[in-house]
This record gives sequence, structure tokens and C-alpha cells, in this order.
Amino acid sequence: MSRFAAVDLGASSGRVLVADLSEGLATTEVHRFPNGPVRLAGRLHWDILGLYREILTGLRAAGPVTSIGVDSWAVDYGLLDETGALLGNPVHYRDDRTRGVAEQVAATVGAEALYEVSGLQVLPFNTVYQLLADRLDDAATMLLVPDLIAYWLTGEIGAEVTNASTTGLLDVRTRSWAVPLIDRLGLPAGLFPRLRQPGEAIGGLRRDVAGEIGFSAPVRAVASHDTASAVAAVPAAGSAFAYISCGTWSLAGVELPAPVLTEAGRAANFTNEAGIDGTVRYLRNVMGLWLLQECLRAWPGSSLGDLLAAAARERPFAAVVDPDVPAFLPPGDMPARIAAECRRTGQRPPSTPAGFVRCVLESLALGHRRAVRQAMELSGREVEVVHLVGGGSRNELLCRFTADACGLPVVAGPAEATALGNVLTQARAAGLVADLGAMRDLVASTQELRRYEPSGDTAAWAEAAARLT
Ligand code: LFR
Repeated sequence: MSRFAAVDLGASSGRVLVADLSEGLATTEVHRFPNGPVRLAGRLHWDILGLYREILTGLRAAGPVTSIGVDSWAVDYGLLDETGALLGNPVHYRDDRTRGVAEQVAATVGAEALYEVSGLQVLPFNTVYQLLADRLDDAATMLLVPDLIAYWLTGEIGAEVTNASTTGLLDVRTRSWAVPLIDRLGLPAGLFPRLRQPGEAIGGLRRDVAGEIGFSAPVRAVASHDTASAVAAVPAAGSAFAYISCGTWSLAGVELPAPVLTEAGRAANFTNEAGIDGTVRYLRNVMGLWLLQECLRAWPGSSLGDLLAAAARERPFAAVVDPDVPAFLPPGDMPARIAAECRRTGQRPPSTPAGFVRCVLESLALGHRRAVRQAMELSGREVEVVHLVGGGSRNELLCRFTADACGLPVVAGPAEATALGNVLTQARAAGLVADLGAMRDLVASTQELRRYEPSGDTAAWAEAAARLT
């Protein structure tokens, strides 16, 4: 058997994809479903049971497979009580319950001390800050979202390591739970289950689950942090590449053999997340297509295709903003916030949706430029090409702007890099693919990719970049 199923949950949509490796890498998306926050009693949640139901629907549509892998966005979790029952509904990372927690921890434990151990960038929603804001009285186990889904599918408890590296509680050097740090923060070390490696078998489907979907199959750990799976499927040859995994977020950086834990990297908020095979994903979070998604939500009935076509005709650099200003993080009226940021920086805000879309795409490209350049400088890694993968690779204007802004060729695609990384990790464990290099070669030779050469208009982009600081 050479069919594998990937369950891939993104922050705005989920999908179940089946890949057949009997000849090349043929993929079918058998089910896609929306994902979004549910505001309940003033708190932003995920609809975790709704997602679970959609996953079962997708697996039923997939039919018999060799194995199943689950990945999702990072940092968010469910708490189990000692009987294994879910305590409460997982909270969305864009909820504001962690306001001020990172600052408190920095004041008590020290931001440097945290970075020294975990190598993780400070984002207000890192698991560590969420746990400190949470009620843990009845909690026996903390499971990150893919681990929670795998638990519901198999009954087996564990913590996959690439995603565990986004908690802020994993030792980046040893890749084990940072127990002294966990103790020092006053968190119960017992919450954190045994770590699993990508490729490791998790267990067979529970009998009732198999009954519901119509077949049984083993569930295998993959790089369960979606970004780690996406990076595993970057169609790069060699090591002189940067990547941008561009979806709701843009995760931009380089792949390294070891963490970089310098003060300069910490100051630039660069993160050392665990990649497949002991690699380090040295990257920065850029606000990503969230800016565009939230603008579209403010303009009901608008067509993205029409807006992009109109944005291409707008005047270049009429207004650009730093895409990473914290005000853009929570859900809300994005055009109004962008307009406020334009005014704050002495620029006239766009006056039409097309103007806003132009502003968002140029601003994102500038965010990509900054992150790719910093990744190169801080790590010393040479970069000849930028691989832009994920849903954003379908956005031609964004790809073109990114090539121009970075002054580097951009190879765009595959859009489903995360799901491909997921299935390829399973296929490798089944002995169908040799190693990470072979996984990437297979993506490069089977998936449709587009190449964008930089226009050479570097002066205009440099001038616009200067407006961000
Ligand atoms: C991308 C991602 C990022 C993480 C953010 C929040 O989907 O996983 O890597 O920083 O979502 O979990």
C-alpha cells in the first residue's frame, strides 16, 4: 500500500489530503472545511469538536490508507483531567487572556534566561504564557492540538517534538522538556507527556473510530507543527535557500543544523523551532495573509480575484505599514487599523479596498524582506533563492513583490506544502522515500512550481523599507 492520509488543520481552514506514492506523488484533497474562532462568554475559542467531526468526515472520504498523520497550527492545547476527559474548550491564540503575561515572566525569570533555554521568540500567545494564564487545578495532561486529535483517534498520549518546541518549555539544545524552567515557572512538570519524534508510530485507531470511518489504520507522528511539515516539503536542493511558509502567518527564515542563541537574534525576535531530523527552523513570524483575510471580512461580498487585479494597477508604495505591529494581531476591523497605522506614521491611508490590498501586499513583502535579510545576517547562512510555499504561493502579486523586495528569485509552490510534508514523513517511515533530500526532490519533480525573478528595482523597495522603522 502506498496511500497516506494527511489531516492538516490551518487557522482558517482544515483539509484531509490523500497522497498516492505508487507513481510519483499524486494528491487528492478529499475534504476541506472552514476553521475559525468562536467567541463565547468573552473568550475566543476553537471549535475543537466541530474540527474533530470534520476530520472523521475526511477520513471516511479518504478510504483505506497505510497510515494517517495529523498536523496543525502551533501553541494551542487542550487540558485533560486524570480520567483523560477534556477540561474546557481550547482557547484561540488570538484571545487576549495572556495580555501582560510575557512582560511579567520577563520581569521575574528574565527574557534572556527563557531564550537561553528555549530559543523561542516572544509571542504573547506562546503556550507557556497561556498556561500561566490558565486554571490548571484539575489538569493532569496538556496536549497540543495535533496530539489531542491523535489521542482521540488512538487513545495514546504523547507530545510530538516539533510542536512541543513552540511551547517555550522545550530545551532547544537537548530537545527534551526543560524541567528546571518548568519548575521555576511554577508549572506542574507532570502536565507534559513523553515526547515523540516525527515518523514514530502512535497507535492504531480506536475500535469505535474505525467503525465510524469504515476502516482501520495506524496513526503516525509527523512533524505535527504545520510550519515544520511545510519546511520539510520545501522543494529546495542544497542548503542555500530561505523559505516563507505563507498562509494565515508568513513564517520566514532558514533551516540550520543547530540553534543560534545570540543576543542579536533574541533582540530581533528570531525563533529556533525544532524541524524534522534535528534541524532548526530559524525564523520570524510575519503577520501573513491574516491582514488580507481580515480586510476581506470587513468587505462582505467582495471578490479576492477582482481586488488583486485592481491592486496590481494601484500606485506603488502609496502607503506601507509594518505588518507586525501588535495591533493587527486580534480579530477586528483591519482596514480601520491599517488606516490608523498609516496616519500614525504620517502617511495618507488608502481610500479604496484595492488601495488597502496594495498596501497589505507591499507591506507583507517588506516584512518578508526584513525577515529573510535578518535570517541571513543573524545565521550567516547564504541564500540564493527564496522558496515561498503554502496558500500564499497562489498569490502572484505577493510572490512578485516578495522577489522584488528581497532582491532574490522566488520559487512559488507547492500551496499544500504542509500536507505534503505530513504524508512524505509517513511515506519515509514506511520505507518509500529515503531521506529528507529525497522528500524534497520528489516535491520538486512532481509539483507545479513558478519562478519569479527580482525586477531589480531595489532602490524603491529599500526606500519603502526605511518607512517601516
Ligand atoms: C502557522 C503557525 C505558526 C505559529 C502560529 C500560531 O500556522 O503554526 O508557525 O506561530 O501558527 O500557532
